[in-house]
Amino acid sequence: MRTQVGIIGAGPAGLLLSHLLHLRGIESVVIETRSREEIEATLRAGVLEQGTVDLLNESGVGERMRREGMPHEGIILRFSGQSHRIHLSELTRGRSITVYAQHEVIRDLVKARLDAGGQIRFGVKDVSLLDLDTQLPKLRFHDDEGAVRELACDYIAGCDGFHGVSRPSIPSRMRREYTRVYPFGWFGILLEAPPATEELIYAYHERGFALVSTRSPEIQRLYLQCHPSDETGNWPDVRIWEELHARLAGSDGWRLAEGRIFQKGVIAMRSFVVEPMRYGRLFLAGDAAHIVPPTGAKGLNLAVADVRVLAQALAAFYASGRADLLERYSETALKRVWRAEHFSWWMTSMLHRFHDESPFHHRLQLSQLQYVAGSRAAATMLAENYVGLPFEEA
Ligand code: RFL
Ligand code: PHB
Repeated sequence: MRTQVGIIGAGPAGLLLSHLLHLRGIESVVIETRSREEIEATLRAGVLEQGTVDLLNESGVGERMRREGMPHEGIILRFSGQSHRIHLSELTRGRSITVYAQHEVIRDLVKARLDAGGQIRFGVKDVSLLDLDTQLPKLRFHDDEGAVRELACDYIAGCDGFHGVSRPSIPSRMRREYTRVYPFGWFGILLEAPPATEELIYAYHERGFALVSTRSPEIQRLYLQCHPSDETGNWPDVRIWEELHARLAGSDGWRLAEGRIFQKGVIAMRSFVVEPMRYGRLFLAGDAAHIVPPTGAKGLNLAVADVRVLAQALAAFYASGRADLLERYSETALKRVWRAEHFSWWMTSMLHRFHDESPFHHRLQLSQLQYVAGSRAAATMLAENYVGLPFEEA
């Protein structure tokens, strides 16, 4: 088998890259270890930056998002029992975010690819990357019937997430990795209830962080800071509600509405970057190259920004033989990656309790929150990072 771009992983990065390449007349094959049903049912991100929304719209896959997605013009910071609104659009000349679940984006992209005759090979196994430093790199894998397949490509895009095979296929002497693991995780739930708030609430409390998000007029998404090795068995519904009410309590009368909890899970928190995001003819994109803690809502958006740059670079190569954009891919992508790494680390540090924290540290966090809530300059810094900085041209 032969294709122009071999793509490993049918997450947001791999699927959107395949779609953007198709729009520019470039052929690709996506290989994915899981089934279509599994990837379309995995619950993850919810917040799309303005630039992500614009790109999905411009590339013709935004129709359902425009109908079902929920635009938000602000977020709430809640601490010391009070809510403080950050008016995102006013601080960023009209930019905003849209709440639309990641698995809905996945469903829209899979449909667009398959409707256009695109190839996505689900249920593959034992993927390996060969000859990356030659002109004809290859992907070898077992297809869903167990047959060994080899796909020869001009280029390979490693979009297989943090635990994929692409990054470890780069010789360790050719890559440098930066990591920070946080001493806490998030306990996430889904519940049946109408929205308790019109905008997302990020709450800092002495008992730990809490986040009130949403999925639809009927389904809500809530998170609370927990121990990194916590288990769902430790969290009966009564304890979840007790903790959420305590962390979100205030003197302003607002109260969280309860509902039937139908999903629980624990999420680890880490920051990670590999440099460079390229080796020979392999390009890494999305979680395969970097991870952010979810507090800044940046992971999916960064994956989108990476493949936007990569699609442009590949398009320039196929249109006119120009390789300079491909040469600069890693440098261009990493600039945005490190900005998002800093923002996500900053939001995480400001909003969580650290177990070794002194009363001094707690006071500093409160002072920082007061400053962000009260200063237009500080709030603008949060807002422009949260809605997403404009894309840089490659
Ligand atoms: P993905 O989504 O992990 O997709 C990788 C795909 O590759 C497949 N795969 C392989 N395929 C072939 N061969 C192999 N050897 C393979 N190994 C793996 C996997 O099965 C999978 O289908 O990576 P991608 O495309 O880079 O996308 C990244 C995003 O999924 C991730 O950054 C976000 O979900 C992060 N995130 C958020 N990002 C946002 O922008 N806004 C948010 O509001 C937001 N909230 C979140 C989040 C992540 C969370 N979790 C669960 C970590 C909230 C949570 C709770
Ligand atoms: C979500 O709705 O899943 C969500 C929202 C905001 C975040 C992270 C996750 O910062």
